[in-house]
Amino acid sequence: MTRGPIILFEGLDRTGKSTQTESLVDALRRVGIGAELFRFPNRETGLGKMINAYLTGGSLNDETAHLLFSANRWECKDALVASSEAGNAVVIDRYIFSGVAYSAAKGLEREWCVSPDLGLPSPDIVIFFKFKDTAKATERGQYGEERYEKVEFQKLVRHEFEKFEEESSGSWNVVYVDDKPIAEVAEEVWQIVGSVCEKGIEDEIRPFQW
Ligand code: FDM
Ligand code: MG
Repeated sequence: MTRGPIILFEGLDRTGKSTQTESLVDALRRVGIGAELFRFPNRETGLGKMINAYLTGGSLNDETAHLLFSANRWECKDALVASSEAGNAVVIDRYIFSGVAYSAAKGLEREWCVSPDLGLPSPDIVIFFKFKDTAKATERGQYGEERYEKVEFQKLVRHEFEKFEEESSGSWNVVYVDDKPIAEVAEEVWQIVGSVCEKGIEDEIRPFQW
């Protein structure tokens, strides 16, 4: 059975993940390829509402927040698997690596952070949006409104993301977004995913391991 690829976009705040994931889904649909967007945190669910309250000023200890974000992925697992198996390209805006990177940047142990996500559906393709210059993010709109949008903290998160990038031994697709027009980034993304989305994936969905 051929299924749709699971395509994950990761990166720091304000790198353009939401813009690009939405535009990719539109572009795929325009050429007749089924596509569905999942974004994490999914703030629509009951758990997602708790996460939203936390991100906009509520208080939770770091472990509890971490487990909520993970549970928010688990509660969407069946829908995500079903969408891929129905043939859709499943486009994800943040997932496991954001979960670990933000919590590890707060000082939680990395291995502890990964463990609740083990077994979630693995992405087939990871696209990592990066600024060469982290401070660039502050020049982009709305920066600074939510809990983690501080330059010093973003540097720590970036370092955590880069550990995963290194461990991927080149399988992560890095896209530098500094000063690039939206259309140029979209074109780079299309080069990475276009043909896989047309062909689909033969292998079964793998459980995430680390
Ligand atoms: N975030 C996101 C986490 O801390 N853990 C997670 O598991 C996920 C998915 O939530 F600062 C953080 C990252 C970001 C914040 O995300 C809200 P969006 O993409 O800005 O909605
Ligand atoms: Mg944000």
